[in-house]
Amino acid sequence: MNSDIFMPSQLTWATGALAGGPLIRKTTRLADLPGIFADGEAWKCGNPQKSVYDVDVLGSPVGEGALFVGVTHLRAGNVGDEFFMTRGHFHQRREQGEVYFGLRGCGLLLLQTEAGDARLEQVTAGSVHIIPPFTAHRLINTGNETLSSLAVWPSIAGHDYAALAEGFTLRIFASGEGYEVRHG
Ligand code: PAN
Ligand code: ZN
Repeated sequence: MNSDIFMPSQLTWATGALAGGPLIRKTTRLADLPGIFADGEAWKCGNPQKSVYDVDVLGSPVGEGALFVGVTHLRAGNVGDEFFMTRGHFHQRREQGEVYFGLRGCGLLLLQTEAGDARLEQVTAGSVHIIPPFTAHRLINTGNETLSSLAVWPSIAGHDYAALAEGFTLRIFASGEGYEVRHG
C-alpha cells in the first residue's frame, strides 16, 4: 500500500483557473475562425491576433474509459453584431457525451443534433449541462465579461469540426441590451 497523500490539481471555481498539474493551453484567435461568423467582411476587418478563446486541459492519461478535464475561457466580443463563440463540434465518436459546468460570465450553449435540430441552454455560474451523445455543441458569450466553462469528456471522443462546415442552424446576435436568435 502506498500511504503517500497525492495533491490533486486545483480549480478556482470563481475564475476557472486550473493549477497544480500539467496544463495544455490552446488559444484560438480570430484568424483561426474563417467562415465561422456570418459577417465575413467584419471578420476580415477584425484584429487577426485577437484571442477569442483559450482552452486549458489537464494533462491526463488517454484511452478507453479515461476522461479529460478542461476549462474554456471565451472572451466577450462581437464580429459585426454576432457574439464571440467557439468553433463548435460533434465528437468524432458520436456516441460519446460530455458535461459542461458554467463557472463565470453568462452565455448560451448551442446544441444541435445530426438532423439539424438545435436548442439553447443558458450558461451562468453554477449551471450544469449534460450534452447527449450525437449532439454538436458550441459556447456563445452574450455578456460583457469572459465566459468560463468547465468540461469533462471521454478522451476517446475526439473532435469532428468538418461535419459542421455548413454551420449551426441558429446564430446569436447582439440586440439592444440582450440578444436575438436568428435561424439559418
Ligand atoms: C470543449 C471544447 C472547447 C473549445 O473542451 O473543445 O470549448 O471548443 P471547440 O473545440 O469547438 O473549438 C469540448 O467540448 N471538448 O470536447
Ligand atoms: Zn466536446
